[in-house]
Amino acid sequence: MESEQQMSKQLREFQEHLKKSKKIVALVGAGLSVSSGLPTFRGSQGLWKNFNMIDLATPDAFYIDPGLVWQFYSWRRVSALKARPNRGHLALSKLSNLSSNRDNGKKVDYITITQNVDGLSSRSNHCKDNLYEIHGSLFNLKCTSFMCNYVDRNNFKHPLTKALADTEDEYEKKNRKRTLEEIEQQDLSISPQFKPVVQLTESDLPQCPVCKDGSLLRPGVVWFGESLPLNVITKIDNFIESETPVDLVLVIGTSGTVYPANSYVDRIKLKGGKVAIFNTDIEEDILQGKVKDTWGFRGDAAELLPVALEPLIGEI
Ligand code: BJW
Repeated sequence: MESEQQMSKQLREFQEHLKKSKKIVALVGAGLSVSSGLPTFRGSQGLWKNFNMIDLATPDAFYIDPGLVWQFYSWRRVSALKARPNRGHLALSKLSNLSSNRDNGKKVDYITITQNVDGLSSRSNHCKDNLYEIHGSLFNLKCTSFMCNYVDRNNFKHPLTKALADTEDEYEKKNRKRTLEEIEQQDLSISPQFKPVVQLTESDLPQCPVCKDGSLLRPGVVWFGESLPLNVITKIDNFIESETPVDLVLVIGTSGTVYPANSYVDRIKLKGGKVAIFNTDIEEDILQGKVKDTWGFRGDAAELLPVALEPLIGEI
């Protein structure tokens, strides 16, 4: 285990570099939302009703059993709405607002690239102009028909259909969009994790209101094998590849196993940027300062980020 001394040496060096950094990227993964009560994908947390979450996040899974996949995403939507942004989200939100508020003397060019679809960064008062949700959002719905480009954004309704309500732990009688506050106040004491999966037919699931043939709606997230939103990827590419190189990339709560998110770190490093990792699981070599231009902080990102970023963002 890293010694206190090693940790504070890393923190001192990191903060020196942070204070000098003019251009910063944060790459965020599921670990950031753990202390808000949401599970990660991989490892022991990545199970839903005995299904591997990764196996459900694929076009094939939806094609084979849309009812199963919709039950999974219905649970994810409720869990995310019940969760609140934590101090790690707030720290990044403060960093994001440094770049939009240039009167405070701290000029930082900054973007958050989040792989999370839970909406917690957006709900933490993060500046909207520099937040990129590259894997989409649980609260966007889109039509499955190639011929239709219907998208319903920021849909916080629960349940989306009566049948999906029956698979969850509560049933909203009024079929209307509800406010975030209403959803946060509801009693969710019985976890739907423990209710069995039920067999649903397509008519039980959300349907496109535009398509005449009643095509299914699907969650507006990016599954394996699918392209990421091109406009978002282009903006990130422009930020990373512009003439001024990125000084620092914060790699927060991600296993770094998924492309293209994981490629950003190497691209930034290649252009001279330094790396700071915030994760509960970090290689020993990094913790011991043996990996060039890389700092590692082991622990809960929600606790580590406010401390590490304090020289720029002040106290939270
Ligand atoms: C803490 C903590 C705490 C815990 N504090 N830390 C071969 C065949 C087919 C495709 C490919 C292939 N090779 C490469 C590909 C491309 C593929 C890919 O990368 N596959 C790899 C798995 C091999 N990528 C894609 O398909 C992407 N599209 C694409 O590339 O298009 C072009 C293309 C197409 C086809 C072929 C080739 C190119 C799309 C990727 C979409 C990923 N989608 C998901 C689901 C999103 C919707 C949803 O949420 O349901 O995104 S999968 C899942 O993984 C989700 C996550 O955003 C993503 C990353 O996971 P993350 O966030 O890193 O979570 P974990 O669980 O992995 O890690 C958590 C970390 O937190 C751990 O390190 C913990 O230690 C840590 N932690 N508590 C701090 N308190």
